[in-house]
Amino acid sequence: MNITESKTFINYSTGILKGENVIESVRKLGDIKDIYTDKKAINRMDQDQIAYKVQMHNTENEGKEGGLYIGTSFLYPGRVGDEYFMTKGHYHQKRDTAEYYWCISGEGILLLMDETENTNAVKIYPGSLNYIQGNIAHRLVNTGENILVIGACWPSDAGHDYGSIAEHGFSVSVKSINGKPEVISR
Ligand code: M6P
Ligand code: ZN
Repeated sequence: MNITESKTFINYSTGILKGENVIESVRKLGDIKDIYTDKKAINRMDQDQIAYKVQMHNTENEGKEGGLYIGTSFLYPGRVGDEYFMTKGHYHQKRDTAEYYWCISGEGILLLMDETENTNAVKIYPGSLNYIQGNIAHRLVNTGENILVIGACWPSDAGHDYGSIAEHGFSVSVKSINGKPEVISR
């Protein structure tokens, strides 16, 4: 029997995915301006500045039951006013589906919010592994000075619900107060 070659690769120290079925998307500040609380500050910034990139191994059609995706998020360091750069954040469209996030490099906070808007803020750093239960919205915040690199694995039928976050936002913001991250009610 023939032994076949692997076609996709992951670099454990950088999180970079390479090879077959790897796709990459980019979110610029202008694409996500609504998530920031300081509207004046975001409008003064370069709307083409990259906030984060996401790579994923796109093996299944989105919505396929029983499949998995793996991806890496590269969230740049920076602030909009006092608020640290963050991902859009989402619930899963199919609410009761879970996800793993693990930190490859950098430091930050993972915000986890349930549907009653109770939010937990979890410190993340290289090696930290977080299991995100179903029905929990998740957002990454980069509180460090380097790129926050996060691996993720989620079901291919989970989907992304950004609408609920766009409407209500997260119940907290992570801001730099006297040079230190603080989680503040919005
Ligand atoms: C992780 C996964 C992806 C998600 C990405 C960016 O890689 O959770 O499903 O798309 O982070 O997060 P968001 O979609 O909230 O911008
Ligand atoms: Zn998710």
